[in-house]
Amino acid sequence: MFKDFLNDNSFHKEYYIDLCNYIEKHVDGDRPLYAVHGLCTDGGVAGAMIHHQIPEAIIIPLDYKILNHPAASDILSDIKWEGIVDLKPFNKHRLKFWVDHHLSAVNLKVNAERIRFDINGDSGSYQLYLSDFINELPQHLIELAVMTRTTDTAGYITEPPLDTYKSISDIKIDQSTGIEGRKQLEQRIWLLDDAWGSVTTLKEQLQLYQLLAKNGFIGLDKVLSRVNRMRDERKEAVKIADNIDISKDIICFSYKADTIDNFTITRRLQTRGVKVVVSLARVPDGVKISLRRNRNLDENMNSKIQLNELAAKMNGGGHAGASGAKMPDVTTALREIYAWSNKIGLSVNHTELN
Ligand SMILES: [Mn+2]
Repeated sequence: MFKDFLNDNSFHKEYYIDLCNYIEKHVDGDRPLYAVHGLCTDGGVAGAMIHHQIPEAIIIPLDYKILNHPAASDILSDIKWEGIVDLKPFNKHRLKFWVDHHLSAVNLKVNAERIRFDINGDSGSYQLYLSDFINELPQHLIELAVMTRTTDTAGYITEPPLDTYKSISDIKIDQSTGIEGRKQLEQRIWLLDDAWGSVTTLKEQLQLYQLLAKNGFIGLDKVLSRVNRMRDERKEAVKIADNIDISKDIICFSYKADTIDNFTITRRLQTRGVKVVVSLARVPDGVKISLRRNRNLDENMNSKIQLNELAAKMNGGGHAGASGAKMPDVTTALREIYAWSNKIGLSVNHTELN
């Protein structure tokens, strides 16, 4: 029944085939269905929480790519969900509960018995913990819910780590307080984030719901090798970023999607002081563009650089400091970027990475 969605969706096709099969397998069964934000630390922890409290529940990770697709959304909205967490209220039938924290859901109609919605609520799973929609959680899950307040708001004070571990017990915690304690805690939060960030399959997501539901943070021991691989790639990304010429205000880099760790390159360039980082990922049907303004600019520069305006010229949108867009190819995108930069008096450099 998802044939239309899959037909025009060549990117990450295997993942979506698995996901659609999984949904079809359970949609008419008698186990309660819960949708959480997929490929996402926040939605992932929410899935683990639900799995722990409602063991018979089927947790289905959904993302906006499938949710916003016309053919898929008709089917997904018509499913009899029990609950939805960290996603817009896309359901037709009445939910037992809906939990979210995204600004984009503010004016949407909600059809649910119980609602917990707080746009200042940091993360969906933290909101789920604060709600009384599922019974009281054990400490090992509360700890994870609190961690998502950092992962979901990118509220880190530390850089993405490059450390690899043989065992989860190698992560030292020595009860430091203040900044030192915060930095140590963040090493644990990054590990949770990287465990979800390194997920590529449905199976890996379902496994993480189970590991975290059962053992909380130490459950991540079982996926350490995957995290370590991701961190080795991150080391490569840091090297790439350090080789990029940053003498201009706006630094653009283009690459084939999924071949490099663009998040780390962007972070590293920002640490090096670049005002705006633009990443252009070539995907089969065009180029996905991400625009990021450095957080450490003065007021004057901040008001000058309204990235949502540039994104709007490239079929996208977002916030002044962080926006996304999509264009048919790199050349067309760069033409818009140069024109906009020129208008506000900033210089641009573009590097083709691969
Ligand atoms: Mn969230």
